[in-house]
Amino acid sequence: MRSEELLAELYDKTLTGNGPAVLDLTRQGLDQGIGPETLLYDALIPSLEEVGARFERGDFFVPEMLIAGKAMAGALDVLRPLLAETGAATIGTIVMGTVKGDVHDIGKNLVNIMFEGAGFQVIDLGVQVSPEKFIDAIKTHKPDIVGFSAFLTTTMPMFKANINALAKSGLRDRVIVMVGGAPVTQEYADAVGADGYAADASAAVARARELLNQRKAMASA
Ligand code: B12
Repeated sequence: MRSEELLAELYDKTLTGNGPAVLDLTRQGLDQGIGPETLLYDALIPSLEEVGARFERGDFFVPEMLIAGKAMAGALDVLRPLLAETGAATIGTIVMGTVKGDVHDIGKNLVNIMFEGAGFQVIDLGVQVSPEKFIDAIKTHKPDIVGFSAFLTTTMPMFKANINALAKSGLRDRVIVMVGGAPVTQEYADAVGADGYAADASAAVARARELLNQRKAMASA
C-alpha cells in the first residue's frame, strides 16, 4: 500500500473504531518506513477530531467515541516506545493528571510519552484526579512541574480549583503549573493563573523546557 493510501485507511479505521485494523495498519506503516509522528499527526489525531465533529453534529454517539478512542489508544501503545526513544538523562520531574470529573486521557497520555522521550520523569496520576490527590503527589514526589489536563468545558474550572488548593497548601511557588486539553486556550490558562499552556504534546515539552530554564535563571540571579 502506498503511504497516502495507508494513512487514509488508518484514518478511516480509527473513525469507525476498528481496533485490530488500526493496530495492523500502524505496524504496517512503521514497517514500510512511515514515521510515528506522521501516523499520529496525519491520520490518528485528525480522525479523532472528525469523531468529535460528528459527535457534535449528532451523527456519532458516546459508544462511537469510545471505540474510536480505544482504537487510537491501541495504536499509541505501539507508537509509545518509538516516540519516547531517547537516551536523554532526566532533566526534570512532572506530575500529570486529568482533572476531577474528566475521563479523557488520550491527550494526556500522548503528552506523557513526549515528556518521557524528552528525558522527564513522568508520574501519571490517571484520570478524575482530585485536588487533594494532586497535592499529595506533589508533596511525595516534589516535581518541577504539575500538568493538568481537561477535555470538557465543564471540567476546565478544576484548573483554578487545583491552583487554589496548591496555594492553600503553600505549594504554589514550588511547582510550575501547566495546563492543556482540547478546549483550553492560552487566554484561559492566563485567566486561571497557570504558568504554561501548550496546544499539543510537542509544544508542551518545548514550553516545559522554557519554563524550567526561566526558573533556573531566576534561582541563580
Ligand atoms: C475519545 C473521546 C471520548 C472518550 C474518551 C476516551 C479516553 N480514554 O480518553 C469517551 C467516550 C470516554 C468520551 C466521553 C465523553 N466526552 Co468526549 N471526546 C472524545 C474525542 C472524540 C477525542 C478526544 C481525544 O482523545 N483527542 C485526541 C487527543 C490527542 O487530543 P488533543 O486535544 O490533540 O490532545 C493534545 C492537547 O490537548 C494537549 N494536551 C492534552 N492534555 C494536556 C495537558 C497539558 C498539561 C498540556 C500542556 C497539554 C495537553 O496535548 C495533547 C497531545 O498532543 C473528543 C473530540 C475532540 N475534538 O477532542 C470528544 C470530546 C472532548 N468529548 C466531549 C463530550 C461532550 C464527552 C461526554 C460529556 C459525552 C457524554 N455525553 O457522555 C463524555 C464525558 C465523560 C467525562 N466525564 O469525561 C466533547 C466536549 C465538549 C465540551 N466543549 O466540553 C468533545 C469535544 C466532543 C465534541 N465535539 O462535542 N469522550
